[in-house]
Amino acid sequence: MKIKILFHNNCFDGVASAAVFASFYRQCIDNNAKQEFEGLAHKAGQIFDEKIFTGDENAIVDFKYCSSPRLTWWFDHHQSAFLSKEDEDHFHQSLQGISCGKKFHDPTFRSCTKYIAQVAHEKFGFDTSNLEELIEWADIIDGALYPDAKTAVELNAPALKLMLVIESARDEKLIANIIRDLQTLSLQQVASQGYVTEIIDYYYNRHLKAIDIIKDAAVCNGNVVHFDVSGHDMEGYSKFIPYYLFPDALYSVGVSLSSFRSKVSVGFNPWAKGARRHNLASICERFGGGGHPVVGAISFSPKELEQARSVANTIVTELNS
Ligand SMILES: [Mn+2]
Repeated sequence: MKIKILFHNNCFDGVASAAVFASFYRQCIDNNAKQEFEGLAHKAGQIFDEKIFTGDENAIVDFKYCSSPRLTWWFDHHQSAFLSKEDEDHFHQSLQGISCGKKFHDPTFRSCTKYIAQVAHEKFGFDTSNLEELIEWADIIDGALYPDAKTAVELNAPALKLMLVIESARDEKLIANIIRDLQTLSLQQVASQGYVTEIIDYYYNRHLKAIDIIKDAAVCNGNVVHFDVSGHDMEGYSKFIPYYLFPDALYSVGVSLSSFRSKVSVGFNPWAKGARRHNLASICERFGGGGHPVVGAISFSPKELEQARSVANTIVTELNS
């Protein structure tokens, strides 16, 4: 018996969701099932390849819905949870959707981690007591509940050091080790594991470089910090850097490029002195992307960089209107 757990890759909440789900599954569903993990990333024109569902049971956490009958568990808290109207109808109407009692969607939760913990506790009697610290930090990180941009960017707490590694590392085995250890160790202990400490300086220096690159590239256009870092290897920079550098900006719009996508990232400054008057998930959905009301993104193929730039310009204008 094998349970395959698919999660939002390179995202603290995605990784924490995988750890909480794995722990829940072992405690409440099947103590002996072999657990396997695979991270999922948003891509342009995404459709699920059924080949990823290699388990006897397959779960997706903190990532989009899939109508495949091979998917047996699903938890998500994104506003943009469905790739199509058909998928949304499938979730609401099919016997394999919401009514199977193992697929859950609630965009009012700040983190998918907390959502899984709460549903698993209420519906399956899951004891979350040794995961409280992880659940709380996932909520702080995904909800951007930091006191200020300095805390979010200077990364002193163990959870934030782990966040840096999780967001930066392109190493499946490392992420799987973190998911394993988050289930039994404190965040301080996980952040002190040799496989984390040996790479953290590298990623921290990269983070400092990202701050410099964004500082050089960014221009403030009305309410919006706008930057294009597609000339640099910047997949996985901290989305709070723009507000650390430009505390008065209301929004940020960034263009980046990696081997598998060009990307427009849109965010609202969590420490803004003004109110948010735009739903960023809805704006991104119009261009084929998605996210939450306060943070969204649109993925293009690497070849569509010009299109990404032009969409970014359009969004900057809209956010200033
Ligand atoms: Mn999440």
